[in-house]
Amino acid sequence: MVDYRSMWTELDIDLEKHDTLLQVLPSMYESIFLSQENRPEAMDYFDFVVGEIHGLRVRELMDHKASGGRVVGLYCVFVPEDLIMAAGAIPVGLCAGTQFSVPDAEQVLPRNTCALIKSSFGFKLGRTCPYVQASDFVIGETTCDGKKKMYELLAGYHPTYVMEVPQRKTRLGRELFLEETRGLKAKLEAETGVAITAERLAEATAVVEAKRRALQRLHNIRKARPAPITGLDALLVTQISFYDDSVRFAEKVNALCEELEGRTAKGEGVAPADAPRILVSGSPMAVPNWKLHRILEDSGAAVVGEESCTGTRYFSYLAAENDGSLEGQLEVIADRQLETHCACFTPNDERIADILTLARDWRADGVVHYNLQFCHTFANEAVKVEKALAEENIPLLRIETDYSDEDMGQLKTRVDAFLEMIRR
Ligand code: BJ8
Repeated sequence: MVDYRSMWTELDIDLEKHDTLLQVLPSMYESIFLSQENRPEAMDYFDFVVGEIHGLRVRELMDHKASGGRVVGLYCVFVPEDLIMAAGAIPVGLCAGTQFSVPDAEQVLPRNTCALIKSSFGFKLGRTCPYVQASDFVIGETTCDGKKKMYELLAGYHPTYVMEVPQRKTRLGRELFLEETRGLKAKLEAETGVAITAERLAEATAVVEAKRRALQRLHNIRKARPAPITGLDALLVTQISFYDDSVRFAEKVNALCEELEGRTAKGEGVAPADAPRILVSGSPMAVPNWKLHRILEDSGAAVVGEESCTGTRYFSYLAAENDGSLEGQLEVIADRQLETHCACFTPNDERIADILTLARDWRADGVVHYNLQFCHTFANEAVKVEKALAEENIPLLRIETDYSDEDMGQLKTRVDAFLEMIRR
């Protein structure tokens, strides 16, 4: 067993608090993931990555920094990872999905703030996340109000740069975001001392999009009946995509897909063919937020897709063909990012269309709309989602929750009733 304590000390981690966090993870992981039956063998790699979540991957980041590279933290899929990689830096996702860091955040942020914001902010305040500690700077974005105001406070604790994301996908909105993308390029060049050339950017985009294609492949395999992989495992893979090495990750996801394609060819799966198929849609589920998937699958459902930023909203979009010039690439990258159908946009009817398409093509028997408490954008949009699904006679369950375990029993009762209604 490698001892990472000196690395964590170097990162100014609060070791005592951090020990408490690491003590709970293995047993939690074992009971949620390792206890699943008939798991694909290729999940071994992802289990290993989780086992080393604060170890080996952080070591890789530190080695990169020691050789002169930079590490840049992100909180939203609007920020283009390829631009960061083209500057020789490594992007890491910092959105957090645990109640552990929420009490620290509540010392500063209002309690009625969404759990994703509190958990992420709390990790910085409590000095318990090696990824934020390893980040030379973090990039925020003007998406929801809670996040953008949190970044103002975060700037008091960590170097923070904020990208402006428009609220509407109009011509002016697109021009603004392209200008912001150019601004981020200049910021990255200034921070890293590396000039982002057309060649470097094309190479980085190829890496990022190979990762997205691998995730798309996995997502498409989940159309099969019986479900070839649990929703929990598929969600875990997407969560890991935000911090693992992109090239290695894509290889491992493709290996997993090969195994799953073999299973589907033989008609094998992880759930009975008649298990209720559920599409989950809504707020992102940052690692280690596995709460809803766990309840659904423990109750006998097969989660077949996530319309989420830890799902289709992350990997569905690819850059359009372009002339290969630096400016041409920046334009299609800005457009690609802006494609994201986040509820922070108004209107955001494309997301409703996505949900209907996913429900139909992935043969979902029902949709669970997942809303983090105090996430007003998704909560309001749920009204339109409900109407659109009702018109198509697709059952919907609206869930509003946070990261605590307090409502597990109540959620389970509601999920059971929903699945029972689907089975009838
Ligand atoms: S593109 S969903 S990752 S902003 S859940 S913090 S919206 S109050 S995370 Fe998001 Fe980018 Fe949009 Fe995706 Fe606010 Fe809602 Fe919290 Fe959220």
